[in-house]
Amino acid sequence: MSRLIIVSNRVAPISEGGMAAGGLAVGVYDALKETGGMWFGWSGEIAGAAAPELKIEERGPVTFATVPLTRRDYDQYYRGFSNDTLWPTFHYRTDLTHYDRHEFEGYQRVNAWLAHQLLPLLEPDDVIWVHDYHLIPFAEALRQQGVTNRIGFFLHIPFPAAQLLVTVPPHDKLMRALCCYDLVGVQTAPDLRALRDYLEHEAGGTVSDDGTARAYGRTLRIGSYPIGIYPDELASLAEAGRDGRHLKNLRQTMRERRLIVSVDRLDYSKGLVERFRAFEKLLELSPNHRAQVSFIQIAPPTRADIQSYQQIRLQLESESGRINGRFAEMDWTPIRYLHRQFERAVLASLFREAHVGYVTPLRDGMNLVAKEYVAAQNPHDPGVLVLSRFAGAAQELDGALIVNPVDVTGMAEALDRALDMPRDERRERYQRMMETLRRNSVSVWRDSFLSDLRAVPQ
Ligand code: ADQ
Repeated sequence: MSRLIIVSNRVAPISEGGMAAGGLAVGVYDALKETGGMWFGWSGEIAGAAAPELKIEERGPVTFATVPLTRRDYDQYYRGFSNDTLWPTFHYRTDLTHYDRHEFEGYQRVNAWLAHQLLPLLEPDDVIWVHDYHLIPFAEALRQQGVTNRIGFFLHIPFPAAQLLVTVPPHDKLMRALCCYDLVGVQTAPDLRALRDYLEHEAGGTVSDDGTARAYGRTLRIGSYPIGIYPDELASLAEAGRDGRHLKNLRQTMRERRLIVSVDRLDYSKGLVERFRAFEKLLELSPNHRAQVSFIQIAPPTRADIQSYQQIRLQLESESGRINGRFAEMDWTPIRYLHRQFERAVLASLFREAHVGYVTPLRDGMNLVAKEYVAAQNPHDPGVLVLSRFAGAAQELDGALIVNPVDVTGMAEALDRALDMPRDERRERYQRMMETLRRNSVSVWRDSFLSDLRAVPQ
């Protein structure tokens, strides 16, 4: 089989044991090990004064090829256009979107430069799979340099409604570039509808029901490929860690109280403030839960050099302080807010310990935490997932209590129901969701995308 080339903004640090930080990285790395191949992208480093140099590292059948970025490239391509324009708009937060034409030019320049770095490493029948919003123009840049290989693109975040996408001034250039791919994959059916709507009504193209799109003089395939996890591995990880040090310490301080858990990057798209307020509303409306339930929110910092991320952090610190001040007792803190990273094994066992997984993003491409929470449960006595309807995962996880994350009272009612749900109902919901997770695992996601990409006529 032809070699696979993965291109992503960051090349995930894979430890010797083969485990990386997130499920996506593991899924992609497994595909590379199977066919042999290369993972290409930014090293995560900022280059000094010298010209940035490509670094190549071989590990078994997989080659890691990374480049640093200059400070200017980082500011314009990564912090600027990718994370201060595309990210907020694609998450329906046009109020937070900041646009600067120079940053867009930097975004295009860095994509062209990255494509140029990859060019000498390519072989004629390599299959290239590009990931996420940082790299929309990557295929166009490769095509301009004469590359005719099959190139696929997967968008991990939501594809916004056309009326939102057109608020990004160079939307037409972006979409023209997107159509240089042979296959474009999105997470869910609503994302696919939004993409189709743009191509048909803004770009004047056509999309047939088998997913063949014609726009800007190009023919490509589009489809939805919901990303998954390895549910059984996560279940084993959760079970193995159940008497670990962190869990023992937690149980001592909990003293039989019930536990609600949330884990997210500290991002305004994750709906953290509304979530805290809904927990407050629960304590307000149902005094029986006071001193009986604790809520742990784990939210490590990301993109801390962007103003909107500094604001959400301040807001959250102030909300947790206010709510704790209002309800805490000498021996009970309602919200425990931990602003840092934890190992996967610790998170998995924490999920298993929690009576409620509380996952309420305002918008999310998929949300793997929702899936991990379900997979980590004890099958005999599982917890309940409370899930935002605006997470891609809500399209699949029909055993969750589905909430609207701006409806604070509605979320408080769902928490109340989750905390009191009888065991039979919890088991039935868990089993239903676990079947879905096994059916749509990360291997299925990756294999179906890659087989569709390989099937595109070259
Ligand atoms: P993210 O926005 O990062 O991903 P998510 O899907 O929840 O969101 O994935 C986060 C991953 O990081 C999970 O595997 C989680 O366990 C892990 N993680 C989170 N907090 C952690 C912590 N404190 N310590 C250690 N690990 C932590 C983007 C899109 C999503 C999409 C994924 C995959 O925004 O919508 O689901 O890509 O496509």
